Amino acid sequence: MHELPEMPPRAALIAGEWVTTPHTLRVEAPATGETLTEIARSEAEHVEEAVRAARRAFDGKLGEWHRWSARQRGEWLYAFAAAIDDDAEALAALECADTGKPMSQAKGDIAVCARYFRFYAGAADKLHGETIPFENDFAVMTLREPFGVCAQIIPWNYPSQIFGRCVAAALAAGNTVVLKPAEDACLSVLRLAQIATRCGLPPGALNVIPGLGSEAGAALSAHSLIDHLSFTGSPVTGTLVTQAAAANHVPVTMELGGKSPQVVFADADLDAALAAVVRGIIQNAGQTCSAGSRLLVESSCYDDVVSRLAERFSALRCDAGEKDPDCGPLINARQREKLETRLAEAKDDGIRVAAAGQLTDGAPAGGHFVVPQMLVDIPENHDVVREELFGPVLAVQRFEDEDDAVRLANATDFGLCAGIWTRDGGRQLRLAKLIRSGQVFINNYGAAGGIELPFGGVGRSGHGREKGFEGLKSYTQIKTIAIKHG
Ligand code: TXE
Repeated sequence: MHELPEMPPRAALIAGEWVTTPHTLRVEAPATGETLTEIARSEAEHVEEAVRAARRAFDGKLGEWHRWSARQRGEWLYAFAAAIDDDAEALAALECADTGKPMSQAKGDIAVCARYFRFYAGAADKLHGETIPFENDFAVMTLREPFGVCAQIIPWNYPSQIFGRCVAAALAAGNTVVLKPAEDACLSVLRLAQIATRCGLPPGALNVIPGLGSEAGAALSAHSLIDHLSFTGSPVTGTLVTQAAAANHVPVTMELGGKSPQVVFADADLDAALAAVVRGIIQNAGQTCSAGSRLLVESSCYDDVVSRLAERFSALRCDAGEKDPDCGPLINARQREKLETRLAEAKDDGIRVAAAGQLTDGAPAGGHFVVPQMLVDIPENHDVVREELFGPVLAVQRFEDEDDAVRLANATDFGLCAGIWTRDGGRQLRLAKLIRSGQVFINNYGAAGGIELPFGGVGRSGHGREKGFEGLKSYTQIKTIAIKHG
């Protein structure tokens, strides 16, 4: 095993201090099942303290955050991004051990986290309002103001990236933050919070309360002193969180996963398409909201595509993330068992595994591995093409023409991303308009993660947009000022 850096404090960050909790939670390494460390288990009282600290920091009763201008906030975000880069090795080692993801992906995630802070650093002082033509004796303007206290509940699949996405935007806009990371993986987040305080972030601007969803998460989402809530996770928990926030009329941004199709026509550059299809489903062992988990292939090239993809899948290897395999383990036993049950049911329904990768000989015995695989012979409305499996499993279907492709692409309640592979320009745009999805990629998938591009779903994938300038705007609200000057 690679040497791990010092473990983050078994504590919550509240009002600039690390506060220990009476109880702790065990953190498991997904690659081995062994204990990595323990983290704080924040309970309702800690959530209360954290929200009050964020409130006081926003209202000017704690520290100097409320006095910082947009330019000062931007300068701090730049400095923090540089500090993340300086600590990238240690952060990536923690991310890799904690989530099980391949080391190169963990390193990429830390780099992306720093990029979020840089992007929003530059954007902090560019949140302009408008002037609005009205009656002649009026001058009307709008201000983009921060909400106040932003509650953020984030998942375990991309802890450092999602930390960057949510925290950088909220702070850039002048909010304060109470963040509940996931109990299954939050070590990089805790280390990032340590770095933030060392970089001089005023107390109360960022509070981090590790703990259980049913305790800390539930208490945070129901708190009456939060002004905005962003949640990334499952639709079921998203509903609970939305209901809790609605009781206090708190606006929410929901990022709830997907069942995203990649649509491949016979005229496409098949080499490029198939490489992207494999990457799009094995990245982070398929535990990615935007994973391209469905492949729709035009009938005339279906057999060719399936046999070429089968070769690629058979060559994939699973191992511990630190060895940088194609695919690491799933996050925990619960996720692995859930996926294995789904796969067993699919087999009973006549669905066939056309090809699968393998575990390497040296892979640790206690890891939560599921090998990458591609499923074929799938009845049209089967669960494996409608529901998120959250594993390295690609469901392959055949279509006859454009209408058929659109019908199949839209045959799920999710709508997060879609990939379209064709050289026909008219067809590219027709499909891009007709597929129900928050993002559409043409002859690529994911635009290399593009943090600058607005991201978010329709339907059961959620609502609201993060990333890019839209993401920054979504952490602000408009105030209208109408001046009657006579
Ligand atoms: O998610 P949860 P889980 C999907 C994916 C996966 C499934 C279950 O399909 O198989 O969700 O994963 C906190 N009040 N995604 O169980 O429960 C929890 O502590 C407030 C998609 O891990 O949604 C964690 O911080 N908060 C996805 C966060 O919610 C609560 C990423 C997410 O956990 C809570 C992860 C409660 N009652 C899973 N219960 C994506 N969109 O990328 C839990 N939490």
